[in-house]
Amino acid sequence: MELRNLHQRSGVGPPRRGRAAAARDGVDRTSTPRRARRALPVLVGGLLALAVPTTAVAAPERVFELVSPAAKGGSDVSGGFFATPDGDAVAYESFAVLGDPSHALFSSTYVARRQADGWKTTSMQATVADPNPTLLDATFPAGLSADLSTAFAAGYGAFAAGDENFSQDIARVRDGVSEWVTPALTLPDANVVDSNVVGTSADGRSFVVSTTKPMLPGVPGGAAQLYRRGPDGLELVSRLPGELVSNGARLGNGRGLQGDNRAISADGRTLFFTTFPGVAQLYMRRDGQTKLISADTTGAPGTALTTYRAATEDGSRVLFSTPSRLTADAPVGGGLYRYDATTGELRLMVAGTITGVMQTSDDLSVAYVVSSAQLDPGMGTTNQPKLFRVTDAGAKYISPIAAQDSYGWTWGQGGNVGGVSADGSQLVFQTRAVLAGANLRPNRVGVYRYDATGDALTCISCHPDSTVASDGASLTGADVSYGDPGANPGRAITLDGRLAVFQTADALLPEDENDLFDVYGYDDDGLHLISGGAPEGEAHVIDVSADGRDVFFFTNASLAADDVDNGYRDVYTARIGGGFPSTEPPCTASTCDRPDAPPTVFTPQIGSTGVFAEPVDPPVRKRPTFKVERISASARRGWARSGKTRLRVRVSAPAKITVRTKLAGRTISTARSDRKSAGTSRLTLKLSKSAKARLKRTGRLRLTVTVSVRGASKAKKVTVKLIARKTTKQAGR
Ligand SMILES: [Ca+2]
Ligand SMILES: [Ca+2]
Ligand SMILES: [Ca+2]
Repeated sequence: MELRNLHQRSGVGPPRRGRAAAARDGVDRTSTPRRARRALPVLVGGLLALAVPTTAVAAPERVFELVSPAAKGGSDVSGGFFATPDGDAVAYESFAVLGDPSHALFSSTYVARRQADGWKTTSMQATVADPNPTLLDATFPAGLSADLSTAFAAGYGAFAAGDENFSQDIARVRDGVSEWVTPALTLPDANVVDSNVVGTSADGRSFVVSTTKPMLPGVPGGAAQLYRRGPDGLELVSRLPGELVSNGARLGNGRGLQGDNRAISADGRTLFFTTFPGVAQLYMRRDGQTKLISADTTGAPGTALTTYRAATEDGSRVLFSTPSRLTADAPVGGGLYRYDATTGELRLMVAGTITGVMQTSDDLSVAYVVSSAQLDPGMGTTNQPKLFRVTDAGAKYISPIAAQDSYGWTWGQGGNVGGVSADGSQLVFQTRAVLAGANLRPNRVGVYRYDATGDALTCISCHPDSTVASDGASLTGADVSYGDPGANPGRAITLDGRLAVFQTADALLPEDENDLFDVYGYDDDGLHLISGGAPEGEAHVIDVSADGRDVFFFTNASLAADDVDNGYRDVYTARIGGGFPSTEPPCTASTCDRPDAPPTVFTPQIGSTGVFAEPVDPPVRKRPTFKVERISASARRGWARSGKTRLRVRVSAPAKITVRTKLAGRTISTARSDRKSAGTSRLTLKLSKSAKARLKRTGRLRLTVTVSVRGASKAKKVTVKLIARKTTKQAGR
């Protein structure tokens, strides 16, 4: 690897504290001299090189805009999903931010759009046929189209008359209309199987459903099939060449709408799916025709399992790996292949066993690949996961990667655990491996930027000085969506690769006044504190617009004059050139004049219609409340089959959650979660050995599950029956 002398600058912005703070302690902070610039450690070719400080360029001024409504009906914003590429819309979740009566008990999806006079939120909540205040009608966010025009919700209750299966179905919400989109061919639908939405076009007009129930005539049930619903109606797309119905198919690699978000092209016309069981093959379906992609030079299917990795947005190219020899130059053991539908060419990009693909350039000419093999001969330790940059010129070793980070390269293109510029020259990723002398405690996640142009690896979540970062950073809001690391598909870097965003609880810059999470940006000028670093609230990153103008996050801190909710969490954007025509002076990332003591009493105001306006949220925090997901029939079946199941518990405030499972009065498993913020935890409920033996022996178990939350008033309890699929005959019968 080449050693280059790179110039890195640590930009320290103007002091952040506002006029109120300055007046309070009598110091004019706006005239505080800038602190000495300190160089960030730059890791070049695996060696630590100290960067050379140069003249700083002032960061563009970002103005905080309150995105979610100040009056939230007593609800917090509980997480963010992602923004449209232009940064003019963002999706987030909350119990009921609009106080809307049809909100889900569990979590509702909202989309805010920027108007000339401020951000306006719309509910994207699905409606159920028979709303009742039990968890039976709870729905869960299941995905959004890239333009945020369309949201999908999953639920076990009835989405419409005829939905009688008590299993998971999907509703699509679009233009204010909620529609059940997974009905069986014949109604009432009593198929006790779960259906999922696994892909959508960018505009939400075409989407793909995975289900084992027949949705069209002539399709046998029982095998997982893929259906596309679009403007032309419903089509079975998991068809093999010759229009044969597959025996089982998954879109992409089966990682779902966020993980394999390009397995359906942006226009919805092209799909990539893999088959199972048996030797998985990769197929492309376009305009009513299916083509085998994982074929060798004679057209015969590969002899080993094929794994879908990535596709271009237009569906013209696809990346996959297989141990099969598919091209004339491929060795035994195969490797990573790229297929180009425009030319019909199949190309071996790199030979060797591929563990995962972290990110790719838009055209798939560059792939950041993880492998334990020495794809770059002689580079890196064998039998340890390593990161490589693979192009048509071969593989180039970058660094080791910790095995615990595997979600970063198995989640697919939609997972925000890595980000890449459109041309593939700039990569950001997170890893627990401490790379080449970064100032991080062992086993804490560091965020790194790899610059392929200069072949330089930089720890961007490290302290600019020699302080050892202690808390760990991440590219995604830690609290979002059920704890799935890939569930937040926001960008981590701009299209041009100039700005990367991440969050960390380490105060990396002096203007960060708390030890709580804040959002930082890193560009050629160095580090910038984006979320304000206010003492009163932590901030979690949601997304950055494609051009970097907007950085979205959610926070308890009140960063705009119109945020008068006494510390409930809101979505904000820190927008370059932002702000709305208003009598208030604009509040910026560096000069925000936050209210020091928010008013505690609000007087309801009489609007011009004579109707009392909604009062803003009460100032006093209530004790935590919690909701527990229903243990569905399919969850019970899975529990009986595998010995464990997962239960979602949502709390309204930081709390300790305990779930006890009892059999005949005896506790057989205890699951705990210590939540540091409001949101949803997934707890794993297990069967003990003796419970498993009993289930096998008697064919059934009667379990009591108790969920308690410290500080909440009452525990919640349910009794469930598990039935073994095949009851073994008992001796002596
Ligand atoms: Ca249903
Ligand atoms: Ca902080
Ligand atoms: Ca707020």
